[in-house]
Amino acid sequence: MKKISILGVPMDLGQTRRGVDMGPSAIRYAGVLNRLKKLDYDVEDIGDIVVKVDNLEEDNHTTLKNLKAIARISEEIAHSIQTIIENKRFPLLFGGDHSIAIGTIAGISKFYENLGVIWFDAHGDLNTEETSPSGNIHGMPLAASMGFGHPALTGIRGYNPKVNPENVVIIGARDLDKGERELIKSKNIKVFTMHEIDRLGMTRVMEESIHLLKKRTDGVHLSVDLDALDPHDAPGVGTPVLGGISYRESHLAMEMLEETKLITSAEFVEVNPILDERNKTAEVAVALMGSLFGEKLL
Ligand code: EXY
Ligand code: MN
Ligand code: MN
Ligand code: MN
Repeated sequence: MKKISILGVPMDLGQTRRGVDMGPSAIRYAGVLNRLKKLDYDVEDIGDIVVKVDNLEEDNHTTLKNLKAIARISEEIAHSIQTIIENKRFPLLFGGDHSIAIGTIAGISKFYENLGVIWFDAHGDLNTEETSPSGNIHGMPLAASMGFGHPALTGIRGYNPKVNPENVVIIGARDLDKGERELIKSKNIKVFTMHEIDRLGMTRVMEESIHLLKKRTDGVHLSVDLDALDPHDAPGVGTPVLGGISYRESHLAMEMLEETKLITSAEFVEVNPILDERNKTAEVAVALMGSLFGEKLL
Protein backbone atom coordinates (compact mmCIF):
# COMPACT_ATOMS: atom_id res chain seq x y z
CA MET A 1 0.00 0.00 0.00
CA LYS A 2 1.51 3.31 -1.05
CA LYS A 3 -0.85 5.43 1.03
CA ILE A 4 -0.19 6.08 4.71
CA SER A 5 -2.36 7.88 7.26
CA ILE A 6 -0.64 9.07 10.41
CA LEU A 7 -2.66 9.28 13.61
CA GLY A 8 -1.27 10.58 16.91
CA VAL A 9 -2.61 9.38 20.23
CA PRO A 10 -1.22 11.60 23.01
CA MET A 11 -2.36 9.27 25.77
CA ASP A 12 -0.52 9.01 29.10
CA LEU A 13 -3.30 7.42 31.16
CA GLY A 14 -1.99 3.85 30.96
CA GLN A 15 0.89 4.54 33.33
CA THR A 16 2.00 7.16 35.85
CA ARG A 17 4.96 9.00 34.28
CA ARG A 18 3.79 12.17 32.59
CA GLY A 19 5.35 13.27 29.31
CA VAL A 20 4.57 10.30 27.06
CA ASP A 21 1.58 12.30 25.78
CA MET A 22 4.18 14.41 23.96
CA GLY A 23 5.37 11.37 21.99
CA PRO A 24 3.43 12.19 18.79
CA SER A 25 4.87 15.74 18.72
CA ALA A 26 8.40 14.46 19.30
CA ILE A 27 8.07 11.94 16.46
CA ARG A 28 6.70 14.59 14.10
CA TYR A 29 9.50 16.98 15.15
CA ALA A 30 12.00 14.25 14.25
CA GLY A 31 10.88 14.59 10.64
CA VAL A 32 8.71 11.58 9.98
CA LEU A 33 6.58 13.19 7.29
CA ASN A 34 9.43 14.17 4.98
CA ARG A 35 11.18 10.89 5.61
CA LEU A 36 8.20 8.90 4.34
CA LYS A 37 7.37 11.30 1.52
CA LYS A 38 10.92 10.85 0.20
CA LEU A 39 10.12 7.15 -0.15
CA ASP A 40 7.35 8.10 -2.54
CA TYR A 41 4.43 7.45 -0.25
CA ASP A 42 1.23 9.44 -0.32
CA VAL A 43 1.34 10.44 3.37
CA GLU A 44 -1.37 12.34 5.20
CA ASP A 45 -1.20 13.38 8.83
CA ILE A 46 -4.71 13.40 10.21
CA GLY A 47 -3.61 14.86 13.55
CA ASP A 48 -4.23 13.63 17.07
CA ILE A 49 -7.07 11.97 18.91
CA VAL A 50 -8.23 14.28 21.69
CA VAL A 51 -7.22 12.78 25.03
CA LYS A 52 -9.06 14.69 27.67
CA VAL A 53 -10.23 13.42 31.01
CA ASP A 54 -13.43 14.92 32.21
CA ASN A 55 -13.30 15.69 35.94
CA LEU A 56 -16.82 14.39 36.20
CA GLU A 57 -15.85 11.09 34.63
CA GLU A 58 -15.97 8.68 37.52
CA ASP A 59 -12.77 6.72 37.58
CA ASN A 60 -12.71 5.24 41.01
CA HIS A 61 -11.77 1.75 39.89
CA THR A 62 -9.02 0.85 42.34
CA THR A 63 -7.00 -1.73 40.46
CA LEU A 64 -7.25 -0.46 36.88
CA LYS A 65 -6.07 3.13 36.70
CA ASN A 66 -8.12 5.40 34.41
CA LEU A 67 -10.19 2.46 33.15
CA LYS A 68 -13.19 4.47 32.00
CA ALA A 69 -11.20 7.12 30.17
CA ILE A 70 -8.98 4.54 28.46
CA ALA A 71 -12.00 2.49 27.36
CA ARG A 72 -13.67 5.60 25.94
CA ILE A 73 -10.53 6.74 24.09
CA SER A 74 -9.93 3.20 22.78
CA GLU A 75 -13.34 3.35 21.10
CA GLU A 76 -12.32 6.62 19.44
CA ILE A 77 -9.01 5.20 18.26
CA ALA A 78 -10.78 2.16 16.82
CA HIS A 79 -13.29 4.37 15.04
CA SER A 80 -10.56 6.52 13.44
CA ILE A 81 -8.61 3.45 12.36
CA GLN A 82 -11.69 2.01 10.74
CA THR A 83 -12.04 5.11 8.55
CA ILE A 84 -8.36 4.93 7.56
CA ILE A 85 -8.68 1.30 6.47
CA GLU A 86 -11.96 1.91 4.65
CA ASN A 87 -10.09 4.62 2.70
CA LYS A 88 -7.58 1.91 1.74
CA ARG A 89 -4.71 3.55 3.56
CA PHE A 90 -2.07 2.10 5.90
CA PRO A 91 -2.69 3.15 9.54
CA LEU A 92 0.50 4.42 11.24
CA LEU A 93 -0.01 5.44 14.86
CA PHE A 94 2.22 7.36 17.25
CA GLY A 95 1.77 6.96 21.01
CA GLY A 96 1.27 7.68 23.74
CA ASP A 97 1.73 4.82 26.12
CA HIS A 98 1.13 1.24 25.01
CA SER A 99 -2.49 1.21 26.21
CA ILE A 100 -3.34 2.80 22.82
CA ALA A 101 -2.87 -0.65 21.25
CA ILE A 102 -6.20 -1.78 22.71
CA GLY A 103 -7.97 0.70 20.44
CA THR A 104 -5.66 0.17 17.48
CA ILE A 105 -6.16 -3.57 17.38
CA ALA A 106 -9.89 -3.23 18.02
CA GLY A 107 -10.14 -1.01 14.94
CA ILE A 108 -8.02 -3.21 12.71
CA SER A 109 -9.02 -6.73 13.59
CA LYS A 110 -12.47 -6.87 12.05
CA PHE A 111 -10.99 -6.24 8.60
CA TYR A 112 -9.11 -9.54 8.79
CA GLU A 113 -10.20 -13.15 9.16
CA ASN A 114 -7.08 -14.01 11.06
CA LEU A 115 -5.04 -11.03 12.23
CA GLY A 116 -1.43 -11.53 13.33
CA VAL A 117 0.46 -9.31 15.77
CA ILE A 118 4.20 -8.73 16.16
CA TRP A 119 4.90 -7.13 19.53
CA PHE A 120 8.39 -5.63 20.04
CA ASP A 121 8.70 -4.98 23.77
CA ALA A 122 10.88 -5.48 26.84
CA HIS A 123 7.61 -6.46 28.52
CA GLY A 124 4.81 -8.90 27.75
CA ASP A 125 1.93 -6.45 28.27
CA LEU A 126 0.01 -9.60 29.20
CA ASN A 127 -1.31 -8.61 32.62
CA THR A 128 -4.93 -8.54 33.70
CA GLU A 129 -6.65 -6.94 36.66
CA GLU A 130 -5.82 -10.08 38.66
CA THR A 131 -2.13 -10.37 37.77
CA SER A 132 -1.00 -6.72 37.36
CA PRO A 133 1.53 -5.59 39.97
CA SER A 134 0.82 -1.91 39.18
CA GLY A 135 -2.73 -1.43 37.94
CA ASN A 136 -1.21 0.34 34.92
CA ILE A 137 -3.18 -0.50 31.79
CA HIS A 138 -0.13 -0.08 29.50
CA GLY A 139 0.96 -3.44 30.96
CA MET A 140 -2.24 -5.11 29.69
CA PRO A 141 -3.01 -4.32 26.01
CA LEU A 142 -1.84 -7.60 24.50
CA ALA A 143 -3.83 -9.64 27.04
CA ALA A 144 -6.92 -7.48 26.42
CA SER A 145 -6.60 -7.91 22.64
CA MET A 146 -6.59 -11.69 23.09
CA GLY A 147 -9.71 -11.45 25.25
CA PHE A 148 -8.16 -11.64 28.71
CA GLY A 149 -8.97 -8.95 31.26
CA HIS A 150 -11.71 -6.54 32.22
CA PRO A 151 -14.71 -6.49 29.83
CA ALA A 152 -14.36 -2.70 29.45
CA LEU A 153 -10.99 -3.36 27.76
CA THR A 154 -11.67 -6.65 25.95
CA GLY A 155 -15.02 -5.57 24.53
CA ILE A 156 -14.06 -2.42 22.57
CA ARG A 157 -16.21 -2.15 19.39
CA GLY A 158 -18.44 -4.89 20.79
CA TYR A 159 -16.51 -7.99 19.82
CA ASN A 160 -14.01 -10.21 21.53
CA PRO A 161 -11.34 -11.54 21.13
CA LYS A 162 -9.51 -9.51 18.50
CA VAL A 163 -6.49 -11.77 18.13
CA ASN A 164 -5.90 -15.49 18.48
CA PRO A 165 -2.93 -16.19 20.82
CA GLU A 166 -1.49 -18.51 18.16
CA ASN A 167 -1.09 -15.49 15.86
CA VAL A 168 0.99 -13.45 18.30
CA VAL A 169 4.78 -13.15 18.36
CA ILE A 170 6.55 -11.19 21.11
CA ILE A 171 10.15 -10.11 20.42
CA GLY A 172 12.64 -8.62 22.89
CA ALA A 173 11.03 -9.64 26.20
CA ARG A 174 13.20 -9.48 29.32
CA ASP A 175 10.81 -8.42 32.08
CA LEU A 176 7.79 -10.67 32.61
CA ASP A 177 5.54 -10.96 35.66
CA LYS A 178 4.45 -14.30 37.11
CA GLY A 179 0.93 -14.12 35.72
CA GLU A 180 2.29 -13.18 32.30
CA ARG A 181 4.56 -16.23 32.25
CA GLU A 182 1.60 -18.42 33.14
CA LEU A 183 -0.50 -16.95 30.32
CA ILE A 184 2.36 -17.45 27.84
CA LYS A 185 2.61 -21.11 28.82
CA SER A 186 -1.09 -21.88 29.00
CA LYS A 187 -1.89 -20.21 25.65
CA ASN A 188 1.31 -21.29 23.98
CA ILE A 189 2.25 -17.75 22.91
CA LYS A 190 5.41 -17.49 20.81
CA VAL A 191 8.00 -15.36 22.63
CA PHE A 192 11.53 -14.60 21.47
CA THR A 193 13.14 -13.30 24.66
CA MET A 194 16.51 -11.54 24.63
CA HIS A 195 17.99 -14.97 25.31
CA GLU A 196 16.74 -16.27 21.95
CA ILE A 197 17.86 -13.08 20.19
CA ASP A 198 21.37 -13.49 21.65
CA ARG A 199 21.45 -17.16 20.85
CA LEU A 200 19.85 -17.36 17.41
CA GLY A 201 20.55 -13.84 16.17
CA MET A 202 17.92 -11.38 14.95
CA THR A 203 18.00 -12.83 11.42
CA ARG A 204 16.73 -16.21 12.52
CA VAL A 205 14.28 -14.74 15.01
CA MET A 206 12.71 -12.69 12.23
CA GLU A 207 12.77 -15.57 9.74
CA GLU A 208 10.91 -17.77 12.21
CA SER A 209 8.44 -15.02 13.13
CA ILE A 210 7.70 -14.26 9.49
CA HIS A 211 7.35 -17.95 8.61
CA LEU A 212 4.90 -18.54 11.46
CA LEU A 213 2.69 -15.54 10.66
CA LYS A 214 2.84 -15.84 6.87
CA LYS A 215 1.14 -19.21 6.80
CA ARG A 216 -1.46 -18.43 9.46
CA THR A 217 -2.61 -14.83 8.96
CA ASP A 218 -4.12 -12.48 6.36
CA GLY A 219 -2.80 -9.26 7.92
CA VAL A 220 -0.17 -8.41 10.53
CA HIS A 221 -0.15 -5.48 12.96
CA LEU A 222 3.30 -4.33 14.10
CA SER A 223 3.40 -2.82 17.59
CA VAL A 224 6.78 -1.30 18.47
CA ASP A 225 7.33 -0.29 22.09
CA LEU A 226 10.57 1.72 22.03
CA ASP A 227 11.56 0.10 25.34
CA ALA A 228 12.24 -3.08 23.35
CA LEU A 229 15.49 -1.39 22.40
CA ASP A 230 18.38 -1.12 24.80
CA PRO A 231 18.06 2.03 26.95
CA HIS A 232 21.43 3.21 25.61
CA ASP A 233 19.87 3.47 22.17
CA ALA A 234 16.37 4.53 23.28
CA PRO A 235 16.59 6.30 26.66
CA GLY A 236 13.33 8.25 26.38
CA VAL A 237 10.92 5.61 27.69
CA GLY A 238 9.04 5.31 30.98
CA THR A 239 9.92 1.72 31.84
CA PRO A 240 13.48 1.07 30.58
CA VAL A 241 15.03 -2.38 31.04
CA LEU A 242 18.74 -3.02 30.51
CA GLY A 243 19.98 -5.55 27.99
CA GLY A 244 17.70 -4.85 25.06
CA ILE A 245 17.68 -5.01 21.27
CA SER A 246 20.45 -2.97 19.68
CA TYR A 247 19.87 -0.16 17.22
CA ARG A 248 21.26 -2.26 14.37
CA GLU A 249 19.26 -5.37 15.30
CA SER A 250 16.08 -3.32 15.36
CA HIS A 251 16.81 -1.94 11.89
CA LEU A 252 17.48 -5.42 10.58
CA ALA A 253 14.12 -6.54 11.95
CA MET A 254 12.30 -3.68 10.20
CA GLU A 255 14.17 -4.31 6.95
CA MET A 256 13.25 -7.98 6.98
CA LEU A 257 9.60 -7.10 7.59
CA GLU A 258 9.72 -4.65 4.69
CA GLU A 259 11.07 -7.34 2.35
CA THR A 260 8.11 -9.62 3.10
CA LYS A 261 5.40 -6.90 2.79
CA LEU A 262 3.68 -8.71 5.67
CA ILE A 263 2.81 -5.67 7.77
CA THR A 264 -0.61 -4.06 7.23
CA SER A 265 -0.63 -1.54 10.11
CA ALA A 266 1.88 -0.24 12.66
CA GLU A 267 2.28 1.78 15.83
CA PHE A 268 5.30 3.24 17.64
CA VAL A 269 4.69 3.84 21.34
CA GLU A 270 6.13 4.85 24.71
CA VAL A 271 8.34 7.69 23.39
CA ASN A 272 8.63 10.13 26.31
CA PRO A 273 10.54 13.29 25.29
CA ILE A 274 10.78 14.49 28.92
CA LEU A 275 12.92 11.45 29.76
CA ASP A 276 14.83 11.54 26.47
CA GLU A 277 18.25 12.84 25.45
CA ARG A 278 17.70 15.55 22.81
CA ASN A 279 14.84 13.69 21.11
CA LYS A 280 17.06 10.66 20.44
CA THR A 281 14.30 8.08 20.99
CA ALA A 282 11.89 9.84 18.64
CA GLU A 283 14.67 9.98 16.04
CA VAL A 284 15.26 6.26 16.48
CA ALA A 285 11.54 5.64 16.00
CA VAL A 286 11.57 7.65 12.77
CA ALA A 287 14.70 5.85 11.53
CA LEU A 288 12.98 2.51 12.18
CA MET A 289 9.96 3.69 10.20
CA GLY A 290 12.36 4.56 7.39
CA SER A 291 13.54 0.95 7.30
CA LEU A 292 10.04 -0.46 7.70
CA PHE A 293 8.84 1.51 4.70
CA GLY A 294 11.73 0.68 2.42
CA GLU A 295 14.58 3.15 2.89
CA LYS A 296 17.73 1.80 1.24
CA LEU A 297 21.30 3.11 1.34
CA LEU A 298 22.10 1.85 -2.15
N1 EXY B 1 4.72 -5.59 33.80
C1 EXY B 1 4.67 -4.31 34.47
C2 EXY B 1 3.24 -3.91 34.78
O1 EXY B 1 2.32 -4.55 34.29
O2 EXY B 1 3.06 -2.95 35.52
C3 EXY B 1 5.35 -3.24 33.62
C4 EXY B 1 4.62 -2.98 32.35
C5 EXY B 1 5.30 -1.98 31.48
C6 EXY B 1 4.60 -1.97 30.17
C7 EXY B 1 5.43 -1.33 29.18
C8 EXY B 1 5.06 -0.51 28.20
O3 EXY B 1 5.43 -1.94 27.86
MN1 MN C 1 4.61 -2.22 25.91
MN1 MN D 1 7.46 -2.11 27.34
MN1 MN E 1 18.21 2.68 8.61
